[in-house]
Amino acid sequence: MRKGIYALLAASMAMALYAPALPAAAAPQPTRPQTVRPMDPDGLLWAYSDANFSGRSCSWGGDSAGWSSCGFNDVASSVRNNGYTGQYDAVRFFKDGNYSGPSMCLSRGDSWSNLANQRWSDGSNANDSISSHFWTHLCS
Ligand SMILES: [Ca+2]
Repeated sequence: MRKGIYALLAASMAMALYAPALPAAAAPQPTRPQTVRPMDPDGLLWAYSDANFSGRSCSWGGDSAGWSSCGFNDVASSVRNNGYTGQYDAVRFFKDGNYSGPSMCLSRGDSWSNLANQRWSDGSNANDSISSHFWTHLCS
């Protein structure tokens, strides 16, 4: 009997030792992706080929005169400005390459989950049409 108690104690101690690792290992996994979960700022502009931040993605820390360099010319259906707070933390998008044509601006920390609901400065639909962007001071 005494041997059994020691074995039980040893088992309890072993479990206590491993207990800190258990919550992470046993954490419930989401049944589907949390596509609209806020992200910590990473200093990047993110673009996605599909709505709700899904499909292929591309990100930029600086300006881009042509999104074709990322295989993203006229492709984006959702975007997220995940930039750091600073002097140049808003993003101005352009319908054409080389920062030309109609534009629209997205403030830091903001996102458009479906560009089909967004309009360019000329009123045209913004889905599958972004071709360039630069970082700027303010959206105004
Ligand atoms: Ca375009």
